[in-house]
Amino acid sequence: MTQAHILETAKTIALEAGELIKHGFESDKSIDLKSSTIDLVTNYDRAAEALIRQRLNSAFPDHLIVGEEEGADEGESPHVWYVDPIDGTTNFTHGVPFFCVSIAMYTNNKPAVGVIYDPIQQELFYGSAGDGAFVQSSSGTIKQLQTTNTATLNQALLGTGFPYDRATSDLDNLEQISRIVKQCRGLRRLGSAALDLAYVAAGRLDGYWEFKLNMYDVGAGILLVQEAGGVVCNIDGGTPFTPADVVHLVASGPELKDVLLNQL
Ligand code: LIP
Repeated sequence: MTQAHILETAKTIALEAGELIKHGFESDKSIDLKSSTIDLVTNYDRAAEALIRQRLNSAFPDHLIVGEEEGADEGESPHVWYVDPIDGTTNFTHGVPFFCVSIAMYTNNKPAVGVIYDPIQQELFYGSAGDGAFVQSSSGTIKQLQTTNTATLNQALLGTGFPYDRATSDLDNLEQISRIVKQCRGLRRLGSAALDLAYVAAGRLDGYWEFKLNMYDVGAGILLVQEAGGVVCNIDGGTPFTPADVVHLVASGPELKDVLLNQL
């Protein structure tokens, strides 16, 4: 099966799951707590992941899936899918229209295919290794993604976020925020790591960093940024992650990475 076919299948699944969560956004929903009172999951997170798993298992029965709500499949395969059925669940739950479906396939721990769909803006971000990254708009137009060449913080619009365990964690991002916000053009906490990364790939954000993310949050966004000419690394500047890790991630255009790392 070609990479192009795998990408097209992932796009179709993301669009279908996106329509489900868009319906959920406009509907009553049940809300449960996960790791803390600020870590939410809805019936639509679960339903969307079930739908995505059913479609992936049907199309690629020998692949493995790691999903935010149902966890990691057991077994061995060089092909692993990272699925966040609703990235931005807090926004989704509170009626803030900024969330997405994020689906990525890694082969031998390297990004192969990535798709992020924002069903509110009807923007489909997608890419595959070596083939570039693109966004298809609601009107159907397709634009290639390209990170910016911004090289200084005072010209940079940045994104970030906070971990769910920030009430007790030493790595709560507050020291970093207080240092960087005084130097950058603007700082945004948009509430979806996947869309933050898609926006870096699209040149809408010049850079993004966040601690304690999971691969299902960022798997697709990592590929998009890399295929858009950007760089993604761990907070210590190391090369991308063995997907089992919790991720302290920095993503930006090529000129801003070291500037950001020096502040973190
Ligand atoms: C969320 C991320 C967000 C981060 C949250 C959480 P979820 O993903 O998109 O950027 O700050 O802690 O990880 O839980 O909505 O899929």
